Amino acid sequence: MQLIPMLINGKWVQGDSQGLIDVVNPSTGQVLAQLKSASEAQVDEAVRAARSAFESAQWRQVKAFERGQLLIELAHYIRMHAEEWSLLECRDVGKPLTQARADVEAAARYFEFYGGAADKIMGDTIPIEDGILNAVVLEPVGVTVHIVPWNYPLQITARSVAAAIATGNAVIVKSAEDTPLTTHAMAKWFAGKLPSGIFQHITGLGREVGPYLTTHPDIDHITFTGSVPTGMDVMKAAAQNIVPVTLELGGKSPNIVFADAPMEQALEGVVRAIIQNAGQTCSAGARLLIEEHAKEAFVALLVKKFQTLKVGPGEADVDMGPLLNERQYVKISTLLQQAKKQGFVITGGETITIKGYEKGYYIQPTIVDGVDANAALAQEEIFGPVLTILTFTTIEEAIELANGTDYGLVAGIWSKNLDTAHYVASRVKAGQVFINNYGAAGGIQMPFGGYKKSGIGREKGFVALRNYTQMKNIAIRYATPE
Ligand code: TXE
Repeated sequence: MQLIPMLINGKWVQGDSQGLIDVVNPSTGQVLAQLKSASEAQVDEAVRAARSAFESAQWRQVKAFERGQLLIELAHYIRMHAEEWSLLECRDVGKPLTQARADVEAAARYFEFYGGAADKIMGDTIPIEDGILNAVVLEPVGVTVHIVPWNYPLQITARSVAAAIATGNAVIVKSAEDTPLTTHAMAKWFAGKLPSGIFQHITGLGREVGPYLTTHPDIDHITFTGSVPTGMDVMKAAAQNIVPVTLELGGKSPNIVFADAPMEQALEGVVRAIIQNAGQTCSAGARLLIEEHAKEAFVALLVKKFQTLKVGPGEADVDMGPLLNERQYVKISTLLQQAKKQGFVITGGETITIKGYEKGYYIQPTIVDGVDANAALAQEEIFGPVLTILTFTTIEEAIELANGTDYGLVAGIWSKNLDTAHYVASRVKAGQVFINNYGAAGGIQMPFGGYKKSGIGREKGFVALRNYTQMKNIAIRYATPE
């Protein structure tokens, strides 16, 4: 069985922990590989190595455009090995191959985008008075920690690592215990290209290894994607050392469908927004808010569509793969059993056994209707292919429902009336709003992050570079010649 090593200070090492953690293919239930958790001493060694690499003359001498070229080289490498990396992601996460391929291409684009940006991160000058040149300089923050979840391991690693290396930091990635494979592939590539300590990969159980990293006194920034409770722990840990955090904590995002929506596109958008990656997407469109008098016809089409969706192993490349692991499977299937008993499930709601893949974690794409807007099914992130329907009769009611959760990550608005759409967009509390589409083809360039408990800060786009830079003001007085 393959044991996934960590990359610490340029060396491939196993975690010091006794127990082995299985990396399971959710489509088959088979163990793909194993890993061990890093000890506190190993995490400390990684942070020391990162600090020393960051401060080294060798790294300072790497020019900004050279860092950029290196990232662009990685983008080319990823594209050349796209099929191999897609299979790794497909087997590790269980997602259909087409979706894994899209993730691989997105990762290549992140490295390309931030590689291109590396020598365009410009500071500023501010007019003060004659004889003073005032420069605002953007410097790398130093040692950046990246805690990555299991739903989009490659994309989420790529988006923050690319921005952090482009700006000249030393990065430490902690991959999710369930899904280390593509980060390991990335580590193998970086190992031969960067000075030791600039890219390091730590493995292990998040609740054990995570705090070793987040409480470490010598780190300079934490980027975390995951659940709200763990995000709170990360923030508390970071507070001990006044370390800034970028948190992306998921959502319960609405698709708001008005009666005058372009119905074909809306239908397609609503379905894709909740079944992509089996609903295990931070920006999943988990709530359908539909105008009362359009509901019957739209929901009838929706149910029909859900019933034709094919569920199967990632490699069969059907519409939807399995859930990630037994824990998610038990949690969500139990929730759906209760919803069924209460009469809320209008389609789906059952687990599925697929011949030849009996150990896979499959459930039916599910629609829930009739729940109160304050009920858990309408409020909490389920992180599965479960769409909750709520209805509205006025624009204000639609806005109130859209904003009526603790989250605020994404919102979709579907209406041909652009007055309505723009008005709603201006009132919705969400970091990204899509009008008559949902996701706009991935959006490498678009700032992404949440209002309220969906997080702090923005990833993606040019603005994310600011997460990884310190701002320094330098005022220079010069003498006027006699
Ligand atoms: O999340 P956790 P879990 C949500 C989603 C899902 C729920 C639970 O609703 O059902 O979270 O998933 C690491 N310090 N999201 O338990 O605990 C750990 O290694 C530092 C939404 O996986 O937040 C893991 O990989 N790190 C989300 C990662 O954090 C810690 C994506 C996320 O784990 C840690 C994933 C700690 N104390 C889950 N404890 C999104 N926003 O897309 C764990 N980790």
